[in-house]
Amino acid sequence: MNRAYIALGSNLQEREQFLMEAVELLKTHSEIDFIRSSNIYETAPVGYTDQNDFLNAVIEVETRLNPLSLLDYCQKIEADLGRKRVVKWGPRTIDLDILLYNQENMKDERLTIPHPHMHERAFVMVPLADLNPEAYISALKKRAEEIVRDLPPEEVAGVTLWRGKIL
Ligand code: PH2
Ligand code: MG
Ligand code: MG
Repeated sequence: MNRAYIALGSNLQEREQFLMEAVELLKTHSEIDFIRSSNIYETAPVGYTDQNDFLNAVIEVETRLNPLSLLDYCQKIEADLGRKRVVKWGPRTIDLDILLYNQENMKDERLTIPHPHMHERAFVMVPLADLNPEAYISALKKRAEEIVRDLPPEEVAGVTLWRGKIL
């Protein structure tokens, strides 16, 4: 069995609903076992800042799918949930990013693992460190909690606990 960590994000109306529906869809797959989730965090938008605050969380799964098949299924969930109430050019209803897959390092045109920007993003690293402070990012030779400790405090301050585990 393979262990993967997946980041979830949503910044449209009913953000928590999108997180919950994404997790439900992951659970329906016969080759994916949901293990646990982080708490849910409300986070200031990073990058394009003229948009609503996000809800972000990280989940841990066990899966028999290889990384690219897991990516296919994550993208299918994004399409299925996005299609429902898409605002053209608007923020995305749900984003699923594969962060880690066992301790593997891979670079494919569709997928890089570990996620190449995860260590820079407090909205990913704070939930991951909450879920598993020991999660080891081999490419950086650091554990999740060490990476959070080294992030700029003002970025960590943009990530606040929104709700406990509802996923
Ligand atoms: N996702 C992005 C861009 N910016 N900012 C926050 N706070 N949370 C996100 O999930 C996020 C973002 C693109 O995927
Ligand atoms: Mg993303
Ligand atoms: Mg994405």
